Amino acid sequence: MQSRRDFVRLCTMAAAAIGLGPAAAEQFVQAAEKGRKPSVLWLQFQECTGCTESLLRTSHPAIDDLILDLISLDYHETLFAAAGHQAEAALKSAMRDNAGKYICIVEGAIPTKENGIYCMIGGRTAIEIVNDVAAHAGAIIAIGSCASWGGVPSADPNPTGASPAHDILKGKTVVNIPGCPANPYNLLGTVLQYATYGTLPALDAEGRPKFAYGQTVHEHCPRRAHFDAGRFAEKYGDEAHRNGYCLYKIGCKGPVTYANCSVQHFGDVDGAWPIGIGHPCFGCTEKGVGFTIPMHQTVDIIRPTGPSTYPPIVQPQGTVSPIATGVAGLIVGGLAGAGYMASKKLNTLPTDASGTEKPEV
Ligand code: FSX
Ligand code: SF4
Ligand code: F3S
Repeated sequence: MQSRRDFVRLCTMAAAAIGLGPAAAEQFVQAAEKGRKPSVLWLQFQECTGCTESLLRTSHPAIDDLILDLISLDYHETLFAAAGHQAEAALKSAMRDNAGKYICIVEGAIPTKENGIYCMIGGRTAIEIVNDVAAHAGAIIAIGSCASWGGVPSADPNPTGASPAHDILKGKTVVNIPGCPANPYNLLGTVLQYATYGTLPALDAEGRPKFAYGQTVHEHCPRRAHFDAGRFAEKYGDEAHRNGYCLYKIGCKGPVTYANCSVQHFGDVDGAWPIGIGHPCFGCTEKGVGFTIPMHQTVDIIRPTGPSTYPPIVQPQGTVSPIATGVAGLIVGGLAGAGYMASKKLNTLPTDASGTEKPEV
């Protein structure tokens, strides 16, 4: 039995993930206390179940119970005691009982080659199942990189034609929450916003909620000061690596990867995210980066932006105080200097015959 305090804390984190304050968290709590839990039908296709694991197997044992107090997981193959015909019947009755209101969550890619025969459940292809369940849903969410853009199963040469949910469900709004696994708070926040307000978050061109994917990992990375100052780990375990320096030279994809993992850690553990434990970001949320660009290959820094922790340079009111002007001048100078410093250091990287930078690992 968990305390109300823990429950409120979880709701506050879910609300904060989507940029809402304590008032929204309180509404989530009240809705749950009145038993108004959104019905969630969770489909699993080509994936590793990591998204489910990261949502429900938190290191803080209380959290999984609390999550099940917030949402009604009416169909979930991994968690179901039922199997076979019983599970199929449960899916049908959950669809009937909550038609037009339930949230369809898709985990995993959908194979399209050979008419979809590479993933069949209960005699139906994943294509048939996702079309059927999504047709009667109130909202559709693709959880994880596999469902959002193909992820691992779509890696070259993609033998099964693994495709994202939105390619199958053309014409429907699919909220993509990529990540391998996806961050559970981004999912919970989206689900609770839909359940409480009947709305979905604003999405970017890739269908990702802007609240979570509006900035690159690089923009709010705690190692960013080291990047700006040109302090890089050259290989795993060297002194710079042990000192927590920037991981760019050992292949960090943070500069081209949009995600909020540096501020929403995993498993309810502070510091539990790739860069937090000393590994470069490999671009898991980003189509064309994760599972595509080799792990330790460096990416081009196209347009370095200042870390989000710097104060804004532009004054929204139209008047700029002399103090702010002074600060702005310092920041512009600092950024230019930092960009110069980083490019100066980066220019010392060895290159291969094609001119591509090669990390020394
Ligand atoms: Fe796994 Fe989810 Fe990766 Fe995919 O995550 S953690 S392979 S994104 O669909 O289960
Ligand atoms: Fe952080 Fe990677 Fe950017 Fe370095 S390159 S500051 S480790 S995101
Ligand atoms: Fe993924 Fe990079 Fe975040 S690998 S979890 S986007 S730090």
